[in-house]
Amino acid sequence: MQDQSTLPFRRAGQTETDRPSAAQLSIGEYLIRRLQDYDIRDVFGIPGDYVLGFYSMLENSPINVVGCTREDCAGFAADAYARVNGMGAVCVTYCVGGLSLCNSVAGAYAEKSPVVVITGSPGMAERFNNPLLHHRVRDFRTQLEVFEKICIAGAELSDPTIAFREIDRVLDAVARYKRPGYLEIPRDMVKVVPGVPHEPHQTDSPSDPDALAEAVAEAERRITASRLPVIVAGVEIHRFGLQDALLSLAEGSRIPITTTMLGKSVISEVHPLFVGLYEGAMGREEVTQFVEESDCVILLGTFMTDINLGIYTANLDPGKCIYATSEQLRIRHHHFHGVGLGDFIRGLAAARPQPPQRPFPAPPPPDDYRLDAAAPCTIARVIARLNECLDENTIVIADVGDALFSATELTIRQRTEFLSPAYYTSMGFAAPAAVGAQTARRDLRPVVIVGDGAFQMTGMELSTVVKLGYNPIVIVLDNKGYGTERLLHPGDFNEINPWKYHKLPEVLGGGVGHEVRTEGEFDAVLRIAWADASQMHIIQVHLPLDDRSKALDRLAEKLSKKV
Ligand SMILES: Cc1ncc(C[n+]2csc(CCOP(=O)(O)OP(=O)(O)O)c2C)c(N)n1
Ligand SMILES: [Mg+2]
Repeated sequence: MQDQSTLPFRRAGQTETDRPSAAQLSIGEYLIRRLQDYDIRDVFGIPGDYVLGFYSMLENSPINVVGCTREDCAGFAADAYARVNGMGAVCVTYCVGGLSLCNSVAGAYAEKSPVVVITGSPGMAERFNNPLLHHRVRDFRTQLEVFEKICIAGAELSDPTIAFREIDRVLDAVARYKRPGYLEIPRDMVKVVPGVPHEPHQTDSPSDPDALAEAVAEAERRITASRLPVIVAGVEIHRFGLQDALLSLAEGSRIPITTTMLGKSVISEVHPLFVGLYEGAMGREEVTQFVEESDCVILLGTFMTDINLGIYTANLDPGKCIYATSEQLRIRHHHFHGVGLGDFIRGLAAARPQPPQRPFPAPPPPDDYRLDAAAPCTIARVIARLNECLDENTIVIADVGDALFSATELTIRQRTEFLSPAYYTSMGFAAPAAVGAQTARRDLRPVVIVGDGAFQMTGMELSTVVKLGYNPIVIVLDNKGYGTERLLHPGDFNEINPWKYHKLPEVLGGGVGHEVRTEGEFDAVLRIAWADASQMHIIQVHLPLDDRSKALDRLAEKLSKKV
């Protein structure tokens, strides 16, 4: 066995000084070391000949490789891992793997999830005379150019003299902007040792102190002079780890908090200052009214997406808003540059504005769920029953469709406990995301809520769940088709081939399947699944074809006027 202290990677118990200097490392080894620096302990993907050299290097490193069934699924898994862990990575082969990853990476870009995409490619020495090597599309740079459009930064590590700097630059951008980055290693570069002295580089971009002081002072004045301030917290609060700063501001000034759908669960939904989800006309009327009648709406880390705002039905006057994200800061119509989101929230919390207090809307009536054992299951009742058993050990992952809309009614008790593609809305996210989330946090049990249509896209990724011995509870909402789209535009194209989802454990070689039609059956099966944490449970819930949640009803009404 190799002497541990001479290995290029950090192993448990080793310190920074135990590691050889970067000048002794190959390009592949340096990349692995830097992934470790960002606390990436697991990488998702599928190998192929252009990336095999790097794959075996990964296999021999402390980083765990999680093999998935498809590259797009590996992308969703890495995205979920990044959301839970702070940063994630996916490693695939050239074009056939990489191009299949595009949709998941595009989603990670749109929803600000820091995923590092690593791919192999033909060796530089193989490219002379422009040969037609397998997997190639147009030219050798096609894949790189595609990913440049959907990543915050990208590099082809073809020049050893700058490869380490390029790795640093891309990883730094991923960590800083919370968007995916792309690193392509031609296969003959993996073991090349550049041999140049190099210190890992991480940029720090402090706020401009004058701009920060002026912005905080103006915001503090606005909040203190307001009658009805409210915070709308968005997804960036979670991505940048600003939950404590946000709570310190809200608690110090007693300002009530709402969150957006994409930002659902950035703070505990049982916090006394939590008012509910703000979703424009799609949301609960009391919350919508509470926010829209405010004379000082403090939007923190919130993206004004159509879904977040109930399809452009939010009625927020910029003249009454303080709008701070990692990309911009606007206080009414004044724009500030060079002020970081975290510095702004911390500065404002320290300034402790003291606005007048006002009563909050009453939270939704407490669990009034009374089992009606013989009643056929409906989505609203399934969600209400599920709400009774969520605890701090569960992480809810909702797919697109009524799974997502109805899940907005769930009460998320802690942070990071709700994952969904609530802006990019790509179907097929949830099952692979369970693999990613549970790889990041083995102590959390995923509860996957997924429509039958979305499940048919990526549900077979549960094979990886079985392989790894994970234990999610997967609830398949079976309305025999694309229910959301039936509402918008009826047609045969919304009908899908009905599967026996509860039989899948037999195919996959693990887990337990259940099929339920009534509330009594769902209740009984949920108890069994909850009590058995040793394995996966798939619950196929038969629903009436025209069943839908209230949120979907409201959304459909708005959307149908547009499509
Ligand atoms: C990858 C992808 N393809 C198509 C769509 C468009 N789309 C949005 S909802 C939906 C139907 C979802 O069906 P299902 O998963 O069964 O959920 P339901 O609407 O029935 O609750 C479709 C096709 C999408 N959002 N993502
Ligand atoms: Mg459906």
